Amino acid sequence: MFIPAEPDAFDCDPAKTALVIIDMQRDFLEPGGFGAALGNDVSLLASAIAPAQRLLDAARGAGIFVIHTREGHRPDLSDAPDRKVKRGAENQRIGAEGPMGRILVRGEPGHDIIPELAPHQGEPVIDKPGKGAFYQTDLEAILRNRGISQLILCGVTTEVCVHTTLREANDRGFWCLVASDACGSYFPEFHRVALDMVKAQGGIFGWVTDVASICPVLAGANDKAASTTIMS
Ligand code: TIU
Repeated sequence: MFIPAEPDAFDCDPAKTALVIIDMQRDFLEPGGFGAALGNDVSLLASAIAPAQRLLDAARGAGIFVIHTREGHRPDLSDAPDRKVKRGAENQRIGAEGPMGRILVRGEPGHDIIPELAPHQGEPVIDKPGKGAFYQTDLEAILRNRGISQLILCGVTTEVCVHTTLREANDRGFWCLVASDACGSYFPEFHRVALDMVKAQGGIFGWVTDVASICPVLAGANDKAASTTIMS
C-alpha cells in the first residue's frame, strides 16, 4: 500500500512497519522540564500532540507495532556523560530538582510520556541515554526480532532526537517515513530544514509526509485485514 509522500510514494507493508514515537515526554513539552531548562519556549512543541495522537490511533487501529522512546538518565547519572550534564546553570542541569522532579531522570514525573500519548500495554518503551534511539538500547533487536523493516517516525524534537534516530535507522537499512506535523521543534526554521534534509537528494534519509496522508491508508489496511479475517 502506498502512502503519498516526498520525494515519492512510500510503499508501506503494515506487517513490517513500526510507528516510533520519539520522546513525547513532559520534560520536553511542559514548562519546568529539560526543554525549558535549555532556554526554550516549550509551547512550540504543542502543535505536534494532536497529529501524533491521530497517527497513534490510526496505527493501533491498523495493528501496526507501536514503540515509544524516552530520553533520560539513571538517578545516579552514571550513564550521562559530563559533556551532557555540565552545561548551563547548576540548578537547571540534568539531575537538578525542578517542578516535575529531577530534570531528565528516569522515574521522575517529568520523564513520563505526556498523557495524551500514554503507551498501551504491550507497546515497548525504549529508555535511551542519548539523542538517537538506537544508541545503547535494545531497539534494533526488538525491531529485527519482529521482522520490522519500515519505520514511521514522529516526536520531538525534529532536528535533534527524531533526526538522530532517523539517521541511525537509515544506516541500518530501515525504510523511514517521517510524519512532519507529528514532529515539533523549539526552532521552526530547524524543523522545516530538517524535514527538507530528509527528502532531498532523492530521499537521502527517507520520506516525508503528513498525518492526513498516512491515516486514510492505514484505515484501508485495517479494512483489508478485517475483511480477510471475516472471509477466512
Ligand atoms: N534539545 C532538543 O531540542 N532536544 C533534545 O535534547 N532531545 C530530544 O530531541 N528528544
